[in-house]
Amino acid sequence: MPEKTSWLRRLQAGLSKSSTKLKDGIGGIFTGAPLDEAMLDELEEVLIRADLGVASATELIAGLKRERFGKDVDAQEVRDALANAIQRILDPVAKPFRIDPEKKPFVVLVVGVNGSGKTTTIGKLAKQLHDEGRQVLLAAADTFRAAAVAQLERWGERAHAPVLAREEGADAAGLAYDALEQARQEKRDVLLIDTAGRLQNKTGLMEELQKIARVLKKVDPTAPHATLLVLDANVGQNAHSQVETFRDMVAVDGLMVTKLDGTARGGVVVALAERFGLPVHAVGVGEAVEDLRPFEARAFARDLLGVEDDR
Ligand SMILES: Nc1nc2c(ncn2[C@@H]2O[C@H](COP(=O)(O)OP(=O)(O)O)[C@@H](O)[C@H]2O)c(=O)[nH]1
Ligand SMILES: [Mg+2]
Repeated sequence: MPEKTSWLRRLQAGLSKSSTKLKDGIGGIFTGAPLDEAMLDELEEVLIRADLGVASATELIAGLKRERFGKDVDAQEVRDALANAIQRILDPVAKPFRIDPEKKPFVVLVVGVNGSGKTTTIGKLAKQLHDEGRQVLLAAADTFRAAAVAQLERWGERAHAPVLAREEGADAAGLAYDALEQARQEKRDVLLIDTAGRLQNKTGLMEELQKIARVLKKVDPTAPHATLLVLDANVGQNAHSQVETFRDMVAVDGLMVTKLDGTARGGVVVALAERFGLPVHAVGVGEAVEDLRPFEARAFARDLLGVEDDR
């Protein structure tokens, strides 16, 4: 399908900075000579510099050592082996985002630091859900910036989804509560709740997010049905501390990783998968609606290593 091909191309192009870094690094080490410890050490450094994380790097190196030590290896072989090993790390976390139609409305709480791509991701998701025939309501619970509301409203128009908003500085939890009441009354399928991400005031943010989760449960004890953490791939290893910070605040069910178009730090997805094992539901490869896509382990692993695929 042409659409699928174009999206895969975009992922490939997006990850090209990451893959070039890995390709050059690997190409400089492996030239067909027998695999030895010094090469493995150098490779470990290349993998860590590419944001794959120490644990993943160590595991990948161990695998290569087990299978190829003392044998002649060239760069292509190493990249193939790494792509396969990375796919095995990613496979368990690659889980498309699913709405449970039994839960009506299915309540999704979206969290993450400012600028990570929450509002944009919600907008894309809302449009995609609308196109699948679902009735969506958006809640602008990032009440700190008026611009955030306007931004969500623009997405709401595209997605044919009304937006519940209040004046700047309004109580976010009160708004979330009202949004869930409204979504119930209007028999909406999905409620997407946008939130603020001011990490400068961690305590304040934690109280706010916890209060939102608490008041939602007053209306529906099973809500929120999904709490998604949005991460910008460009923050690299910082993503780890963001996951830890938000997991301390709320029960994070899954990740959405944005801005994989043009980052040199795509390897961080592998490090996150290894360290936290949280589902990676979708990735963002641009600012348009169609740029939010289900995360695919094989395509991602091969694009990260710049290994050509039979597409
Ligand atoms: N290139 C690119 N830009 C993105 C992506 N997702 C979000 N953005 C941009 O990142 C900026 C911050 O996004 P926003 O949704 O406002 O972040 P929020 O503060 O978490 O709500 C905006 O300019 C978005 O257009 C993506 O996948 N790729
Ligand atoms: Mg926002």
